[in-house]
Amino acid sequence: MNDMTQGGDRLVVVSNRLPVVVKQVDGQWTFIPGSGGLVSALAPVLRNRGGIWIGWPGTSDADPATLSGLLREATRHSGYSLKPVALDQRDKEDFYYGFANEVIWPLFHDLQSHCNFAPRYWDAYNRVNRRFADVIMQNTRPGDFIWIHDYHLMSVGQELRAQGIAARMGFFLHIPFPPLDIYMKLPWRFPLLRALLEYDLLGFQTLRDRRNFLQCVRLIAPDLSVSGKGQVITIRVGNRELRVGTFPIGIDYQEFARGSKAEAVVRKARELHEDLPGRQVLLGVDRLDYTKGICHRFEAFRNALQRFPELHHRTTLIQVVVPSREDIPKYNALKMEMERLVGEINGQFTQSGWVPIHYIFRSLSRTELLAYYRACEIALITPLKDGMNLVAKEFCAATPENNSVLILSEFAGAAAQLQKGALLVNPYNVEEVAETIQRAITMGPGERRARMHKLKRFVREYDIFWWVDSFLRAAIAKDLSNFPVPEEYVPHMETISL
Ligand code: ADQ
Repeated sequence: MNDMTQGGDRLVVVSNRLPVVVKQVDGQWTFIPGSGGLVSALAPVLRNRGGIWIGWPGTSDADPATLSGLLREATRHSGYSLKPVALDQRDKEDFYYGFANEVIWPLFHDLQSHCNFAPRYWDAYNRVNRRFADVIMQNTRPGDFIWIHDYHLMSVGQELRAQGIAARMGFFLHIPFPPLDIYMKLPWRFPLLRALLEYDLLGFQTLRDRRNFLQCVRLIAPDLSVSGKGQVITIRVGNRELRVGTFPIGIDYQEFARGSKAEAVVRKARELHEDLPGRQVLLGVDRLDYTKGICHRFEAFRNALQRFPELHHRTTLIQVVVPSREDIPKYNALKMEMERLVGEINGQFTQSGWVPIHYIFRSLSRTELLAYYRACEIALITPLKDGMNLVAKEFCAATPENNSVLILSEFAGAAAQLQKGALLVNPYNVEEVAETIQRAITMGPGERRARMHKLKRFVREYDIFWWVDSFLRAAIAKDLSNFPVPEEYVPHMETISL
């Protein structure tokens, strides 16, 4: 039995990266779990549903037999299969680092001065999107639902339509959609918008993003009629209907809440606290990225230490930065700037027995990440702009209720949902962020408990399963229960053969 002969409709998830990264360690090919928001969000959804995940495995060098063996091994117990899309070195440079991460990523985060609009990047984007479409066509059948993710793959739907796809297809944008004036700077603004109109359902994180998209549609394609209101609205495109909705992504709340109470996590959290006696610990956890506002955050912390000397010895900022996209010059420059600032601030304020900033530049294990969420009283999450920001939600799920505070940028997508419990700040306003740090540190247990109670309720109610269900209902009038977990998961034959 293989994917094409099993009965039932399947969920086919398509993203740039697969949820595992294949790499060579000491001359041996192996795989490690992928990191980042998309993988954390989707892995629990697809687990044990017998669906397919299509994406790039993170290497161009492994031979096909080794690669497919490793991908089968990686999903041996996960209950879905992985199909690789091959990217060569030129694709990596011009599609991934180029169009995706030097054009769309900065532009869609309102940082057009960081963009490099090299014409060859657009050709590479279309070439690679077509290749993804080819792999999808080879691995799907009409009843499947094809769910394409994120800014790397916006044109895949158009390629599939051109190849006569019969299955329905939805697209979810994990990052923000920019305001009209910024979108209009894109040299390929017309064809890209046209490509997005080819899906059956388009999903955005927030009303802000959907409003921006609709303003672009109204200007660029004024002949299209937009109707309806509420979570999902409709655009008539020829004889088709395109539905456009807002679906704020959530997390697997129960998994984080349970995981944070595991013995190893509690022990590690206690150790972290014992190393910092009598301190209120602020925590930042981010991928290395200029959109996450890490340098502005350090400046705000410096400002707080300058203006509120009573914080000295009483507070420490632990900043975890997970390595990401270091081959792009802007990211490398950011790393150097962060390290310079940490050195400067620690040099300025450190006293015997107290170092103000603990800076960690590496990927943490799940246990360590949960232990940091549990041990730190105050999360300081101040992106300059962010589609959602899952770290904010994970912190709420994993932290004890009676003792924690969330400081959150008003420009994170999560701010719309979490505004009642979090302390919202403008990350560009270092004085305001400094005052909010001071306010969080001096906040009493009653207010902390009331705020965190609201936050937890929201994150629990609108979790990742709610998100998937609301997207699937809008797309195909089904929810996750229509893609049931088999009572006993039977591995595919190719999995058994390993
Ligand atoms: P990201 O920009 O990657 O996601 P975010 O939403 O904060 O940002 O997700 C980061 C994820 O990485 C979290 O789930 C976190 O647990 C995980 N992580 C953190 N440290 C880790 C570590 N050391 N090792 C492994 N994983 C680690 C993009 C958008 C966001 C949007 C998400 C989901 O930029 O705005 O919220 O997609 O839609």
